[in-house]
Amino acid sequence: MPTPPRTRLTQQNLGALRAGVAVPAYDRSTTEVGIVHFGPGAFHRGHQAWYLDTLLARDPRWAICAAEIRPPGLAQALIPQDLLYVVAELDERIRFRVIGSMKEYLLASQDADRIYARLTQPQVKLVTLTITEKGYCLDGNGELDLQHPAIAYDLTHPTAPKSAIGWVTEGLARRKAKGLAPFVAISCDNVVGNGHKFRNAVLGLAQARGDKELAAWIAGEVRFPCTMVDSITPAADEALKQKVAESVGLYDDAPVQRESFLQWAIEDVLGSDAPDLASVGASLTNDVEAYEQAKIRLLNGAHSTLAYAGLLAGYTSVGEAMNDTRLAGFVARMMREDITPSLRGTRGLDFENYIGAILQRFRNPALTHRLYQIASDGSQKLPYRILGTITDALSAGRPIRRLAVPVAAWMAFVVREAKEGRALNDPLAKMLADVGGSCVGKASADLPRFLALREVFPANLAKEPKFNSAVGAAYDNLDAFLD
Ligand code: CS2
Repeated sequence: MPTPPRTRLTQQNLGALRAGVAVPAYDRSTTEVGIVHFGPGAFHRGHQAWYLDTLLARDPRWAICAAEIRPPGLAQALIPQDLLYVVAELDERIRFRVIGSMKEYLLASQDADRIYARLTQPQVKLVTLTITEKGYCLDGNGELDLQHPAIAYDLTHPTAPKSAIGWVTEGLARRKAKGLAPFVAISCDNVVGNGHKFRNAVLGLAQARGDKELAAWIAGEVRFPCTMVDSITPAADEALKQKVAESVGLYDDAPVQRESFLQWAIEDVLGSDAPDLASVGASLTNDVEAYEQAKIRLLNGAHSTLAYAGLLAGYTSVGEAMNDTRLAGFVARMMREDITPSLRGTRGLDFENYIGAILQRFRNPALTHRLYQIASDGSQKLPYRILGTITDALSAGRPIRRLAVPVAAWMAFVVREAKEGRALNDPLAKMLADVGGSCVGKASADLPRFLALREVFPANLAKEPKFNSAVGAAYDNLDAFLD
């Protein structure tokens, strides 16, 4: 492989970029921070930060202060680049764009005062999160888990929190103490009813802190819109860094790769002094939850099914799994015949077209989306992506034979990883390793061990006989169920 250019992407070197590489269409020195974002990972940088990069060309008030809670993050990669990075759109069309909407990058571990200063500035109108499902510290019923180690810590260290929920709660407390109107708190994660869950978590923490007045103020004054976010964003690797460097002519140590498809639906409660996100392609709607439910159950439910069944079959990427016509056919039938009936739908949402588009996106040959990435955090993803659909199907008397397959495949995956000595990337990794390690590959012995995990399986579902028998049958003979 040719040696990629080593001249770094920086504000000063933008002029050295190859022709055709898009750059910020505004003077970054004149932008102001209007948004604090917790969790500046790849998805945020390829999605929300992209929208705002477009908006900043017409409204300089909406630069992002990125707040990193979970080290090691991207400070060492981004700060030497003046917080610039490349988004590589790898799809039918290959495009490279330098994003400049990130204006500040702060670490919770050492910049707490600066983060609080931002959170209590009147011009900061939005606080947004991409912290993944596990970041909300919720229990199996979607409520704040006060026993969660980070929440337990935040209750005794309210001004030096470990969780994003703790930071937002303390940020609101300080904003209230200064007599300021609250910021709008926006979850940008794949959590069904993400705005409600976010609100319940922050409210729950304020109440657990014993601050009734703060809790009442949050309940009455703070908006937590629900959102749906979507763009397939495989993790970056050294090959991407090389590809980007060769394509743009400068070295970027923190590029983002994603498909061209980009969607952001936001509950239309942002208010008049919020950024005009509709003007840059976001959808402000009063029925975001229908879009959110469809996306998480169809796209993410299919993704998790491909991940576990695909990994067990020896595949490593979504593309490989989709090339298995039997597996791809099974997933398509599950989407059309088992997930779609559970969806409420809304005007303008055509399920057949939506499913067809998702399957086409999964087949994008320009992106390699690793199944292990999707398989991560299964204990947190399964409830939103699969178990909700199963619960609805059982209530409606619909069959769950196919829907049981991703559950059984996740269990079999956990067992295989435990037996082969690979640690799971999951907040419950230790617990799952113990469960998986004690399993014998028979549903009669193994299922009770998994279904006892209240963090994943609500009690009423765990004891439901139809659920037990469907998952057990699939667990004992997974291959026979892929029809
Ligand atoms: C994926 C999602 O990693 C995963 O769990 O299912 O990140 C998926 O790529 C996005 O939700 C697509 O919008």
